[in-house]
Amino acid sequence: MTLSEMDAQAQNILRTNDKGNYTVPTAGLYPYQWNWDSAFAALGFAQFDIDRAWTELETLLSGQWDNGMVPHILFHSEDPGYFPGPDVWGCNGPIPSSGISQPPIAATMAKRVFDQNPEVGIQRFAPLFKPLLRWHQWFMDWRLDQGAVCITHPWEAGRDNAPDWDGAMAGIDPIGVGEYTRRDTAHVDSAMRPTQYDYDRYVWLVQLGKRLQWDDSALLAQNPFRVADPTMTFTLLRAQRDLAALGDILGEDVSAIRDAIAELEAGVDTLWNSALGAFDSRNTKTGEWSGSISNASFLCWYAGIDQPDMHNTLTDVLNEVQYGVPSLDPRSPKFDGKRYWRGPVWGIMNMLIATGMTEHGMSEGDALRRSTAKLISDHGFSEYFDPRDGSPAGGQSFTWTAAIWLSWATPSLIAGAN
Ligand code: 2M8
Repeated sequence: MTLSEMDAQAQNILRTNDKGNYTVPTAGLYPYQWNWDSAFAALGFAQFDIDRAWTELETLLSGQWDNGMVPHILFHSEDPGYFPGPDVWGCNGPIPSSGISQPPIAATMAKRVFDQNPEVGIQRFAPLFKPLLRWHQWFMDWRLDQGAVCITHPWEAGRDNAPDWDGAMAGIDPIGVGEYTRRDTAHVDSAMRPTQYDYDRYVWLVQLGKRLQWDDSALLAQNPFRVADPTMTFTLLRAQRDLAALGDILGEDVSAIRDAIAELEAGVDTLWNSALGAFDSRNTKTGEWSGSISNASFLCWYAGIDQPDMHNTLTDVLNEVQYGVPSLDPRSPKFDGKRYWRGPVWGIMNMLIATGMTEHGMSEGDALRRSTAKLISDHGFSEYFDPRDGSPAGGQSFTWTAAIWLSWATPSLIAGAN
C-alpha cells in the first residue's frame, strides 16, 4: 500500500467509526464512546475536519457529572455486544455512563486542535474551558495521594491489566460477584485479553461502586483498590499545563491551575522507585511498589519532568524489543508480548512519550516516531502490537491508531509535506 493510501485508509477508519457526534474505538469490541480514545480521535479529525474534531470533545464533555467527573465510557445507545453495559454500572449522569474516569488527555488534545486553527479554536474551545477545569479539579479533590493521582479501578488508568495493579488486585476477594458473560473474548483471542481472574475483580469493583451510588467520599472510605499511577499523574500534570496555556489565551484566571501544577510536581517525586530506576506505581493501601517499568513510566518528559536515570532505563528497555515502547519491560517475568497491557506496544502511548522526548531535545523522540510509522505501515491499524515482531493484536481498524497516524506518524507529516 502506498503512503497516501495509508492516509486515506486512516481517514476512512475515523469516518467508519464515526457515529455522528462521537467515535467508537472499533466496531464490535468497543461500541461506545471512550474518554481518552475520543481525545485522540479529535486530534485525528483535526487533520482533515476541524469542526468534527471539536464536536468530538464537546460530546465527551456533555457527559460530565455534577461533581465534575467525566466518565470513562458514555453509553449513547445500548449495545449488547459489550459487557459491562449501563445497567451494570447503574450511574445517573446526564448520559448513561460508567462511574469512573480515564487519563485526562482531553485538554492537551484540545490545545493541539486549537493550535491547528486558532480562529475556529477560540470559538469552540471557550465553552469547554470551565468543564475541563472542573474535571481536573475533581481529580485534585478526590484522587490525590501525596500529590500523585490514584486510580480506583484498573480501567481508570486505561492500562487495564497492567502488572502495576497485581498487588492491589490480589487484595480483593471477588465474593458474590455472581454469573456474567464476558463479550470481549467473543471479538478477540482470549490470549490477548485480561484473564477471568482480572474480570471477576473488575466486575466486583463496579458492583461496589454501584452499591455506594458512586459517592466519592463513600468510595474513598470503602474501596480497597487505590493505586497511585504514573499514567494519571503525568497526563494530568501535562493537561494542567496545557489548560493553563489555553486559559491565558482566553484571559481566564489560571492561578488555581498553577497551584495544582506545583502539587502534582511534588506528587511525581513520590512515584520515583530508586531501586527500580524508574517511575512506578504505588499501592496506597500498603505502600508497596509494583516494580513495573511500563510505558507509562516514560511519560515523564511529556509531563515536563526530566529524570536523568530514565534515559538509561529507556535504552535498556528499547534494547530488548524490535518495536518500542513495550507496555512492560521484557526483562520482567510478567512480560507477555500479546496480552494487552502486559507487554504489547501501543501507538498512542508512543505518540505521548515521543512528544515529551522531542520537547526535551531527545533524538529518541524522532526515532520512536519513525519506528511507530513503520510498525503501522507494515502491520496495519491494530489496537496494539507484539513488540518483538510487530504482529497485530486486539481489535482492528482502530480509531486511535488511525488518529495518531494522521496527526503524527504519517511520513508525509514527518517529511514536512502537510
Ligand atoms: C480498553 O479498556 C476497556 C475498558 O475500559 C475494555 O477492555 O473493555 C483499554 O485499552 C482502554 O485504555 C481503552 O480506552 C478502551 C477502548 O479502546 O479499551
